[in-house]
Amino acid sequence: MKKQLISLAAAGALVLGLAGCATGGGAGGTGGEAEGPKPLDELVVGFAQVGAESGWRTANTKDIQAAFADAGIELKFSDAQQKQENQIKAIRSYIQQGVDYIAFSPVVETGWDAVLNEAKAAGIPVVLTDRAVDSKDESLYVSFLGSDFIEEGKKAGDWVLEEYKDTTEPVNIVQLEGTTGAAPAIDRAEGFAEVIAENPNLEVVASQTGDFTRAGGKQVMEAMLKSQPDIDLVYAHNDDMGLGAIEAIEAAGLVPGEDIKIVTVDAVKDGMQALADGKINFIVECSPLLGAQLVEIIETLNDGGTVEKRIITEETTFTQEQAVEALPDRKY
Ligand code: GYE
Repeated sequence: MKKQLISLAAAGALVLGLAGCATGGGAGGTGGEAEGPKPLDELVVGFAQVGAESGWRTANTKDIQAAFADAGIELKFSDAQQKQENQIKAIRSYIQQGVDYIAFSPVVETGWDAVLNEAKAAGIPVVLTDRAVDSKDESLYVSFLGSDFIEEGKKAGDWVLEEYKDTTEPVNIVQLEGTTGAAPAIDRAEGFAEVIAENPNLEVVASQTGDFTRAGGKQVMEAMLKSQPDIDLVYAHNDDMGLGAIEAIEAAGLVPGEDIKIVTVDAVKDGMQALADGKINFIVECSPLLGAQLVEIIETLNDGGTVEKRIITEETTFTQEQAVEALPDRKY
């Protein structure tokens, strides 16, 4: 049942992606293209994951591994523990092993040109999943599959703008940022800032990284509760940091969701439960279910086809009432 739903959604998204697709110019020019498609059970894909920092990441890893297992394609998997050097090492090792494709979720945006050029020189196409790189040379990757993080930040900002539209007093917002230099941290801050700028009463009085982890969110929130007298709202770049902030707020004798409102991004199960319980006020969804779409990209390239350079995941938002409704069917 679950599998079926995911692959239907993925197929829809990919068809949309392919509809706007420019022809020609598949990256890399693999030997496979000249020889025709390889049987799927002979394909080898190397995937360099960021780490296991959050509920989102765990769901993403599971989904990708399950999708490749279902497709009968071998997936080599590595966990970089949120360190760029580990990811680069993993990619180099995939190049050395001569895998057919490399996919990875870059922990930060910068610093990828050298290793991506090595993959290109080896004729191995690279697919970016989830996070972007800031490389000027777009020929270094075939496709970037994942969310529009600026849009997510804007959706969070829209809720805050609406919530405080009648206020005549300053609203003190603190921001728990994701990993410094990571695409979702940069973009979620940017989208949010752009929207809340419409109301001069809305002010981000403190902003610090919690590295996308629950422990990080808790620690930063504890410090902020001490240094910032009247916090009205927390904007956390993911659920896990928001959940850590809830612990800190409760430990300080305050009521999360009431004394201090909380807006987060992701909508993983624990986040949705806290939203349904009234401890979080609003969540912007970011889907970790990228596995089926990634498999489709690999299969399309293997067949000699081309894929859209940018495939954006479709996402929604959740209020507390919507979380109560959605929770029973939530898969991750
Ligand atoms: O929001 C966060 C995770 O890159 C979209 O990384 C992903 C983010 C996600 O650690 O929970």
